[in-house]
Amino acid sequence: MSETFSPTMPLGLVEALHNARRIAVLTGAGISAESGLPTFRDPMTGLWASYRPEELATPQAFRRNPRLVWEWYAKRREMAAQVAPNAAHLALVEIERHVPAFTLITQNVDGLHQRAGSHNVVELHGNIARTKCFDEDVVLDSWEGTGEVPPRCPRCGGMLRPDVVWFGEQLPEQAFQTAIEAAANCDLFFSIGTSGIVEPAASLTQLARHMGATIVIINLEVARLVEGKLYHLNGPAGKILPALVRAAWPQ
Ligand code: BV8
Repeated sequence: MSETFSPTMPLGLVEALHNARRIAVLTGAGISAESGLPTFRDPMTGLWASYRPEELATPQAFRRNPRLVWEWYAKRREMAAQVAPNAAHLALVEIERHVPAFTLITQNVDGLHQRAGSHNVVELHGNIARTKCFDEDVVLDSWEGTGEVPPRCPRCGGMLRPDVVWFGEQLPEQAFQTAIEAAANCDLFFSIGTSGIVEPAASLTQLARHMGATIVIINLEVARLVEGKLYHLNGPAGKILPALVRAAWPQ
């Protein structure tokens, strides 16, 4: 059923949340929108205005124009550090406190779930705050600014890059396995603030539905109606999630 957002939540969902023992959540850029971070659907600005993210978030783009790609991530890293988690991130921390088995799978690289206080966070696409050597594929705790852009690896002199998964690159094996297990074994699966386009992350929702979980889609866009136990809460996650948590755990 497609529920239009209103202060009252569907009773069936409130009960399902209150009684859930295993919850898996998949988040996308939309959950960070109310913190002030642009989503991938928002038009790009500045130096990158003429590009689409899919054109820059690739190894090929980095080889072709390492400075452009490095500076795009440096800008995003700076923005992520300057914003705060919003009420939707905090509502997920609250849910994690109440539920015995809670797995938060994120496509986001902004680190806002960890900063909000979530514990069991699975980063499918890496984290923009981490940097690795492009040649050795090794994460570096620190490096000296060498004046070059991108900076150089202190070990091998190769170019440094953000520790994120680019298009055409494999997801971290362990993270993806953990995400699959959580999606396949949950009672309730939330898909929050994601357009559900990028694979293989997007397929986690279908896996959860196929395994019989109740699906909750929280998005500004109206979801494509699919059969099965589905709730679509249409509106901003920063309003919907706190209202749902208050309904499920009134104290
Ligand atoms: C892979 C990190 C195996 C970097 C990201 C051809 C060749 C190779 C691969 C492919 C191919 N064709 C397809 C593929 C697979 C490809 C893919 O899916 N491509 C897409 C374009 C079709 N996937 C891959 O390449 C993956 N790897 O498949 O490896 C392989 C290897 C080699 C060859 C073949 C296969 C790797 C994908 C990971 C890419 N990295 N991020 C970075 O961040 O820069 S993806 C990045 O984009 C995000 O992480 C996220 O996944 C995606 C953006 O999606 P969303 O998060 O959903 O954000 P979006 O803006 O789209 O939507 C926001 C939503 O929120 C909207 O619905 C909006 O309505 C809603 N919203 C907004 N505000 C709010 C809100 N909702 C609620 N409240 C609000 N306030």
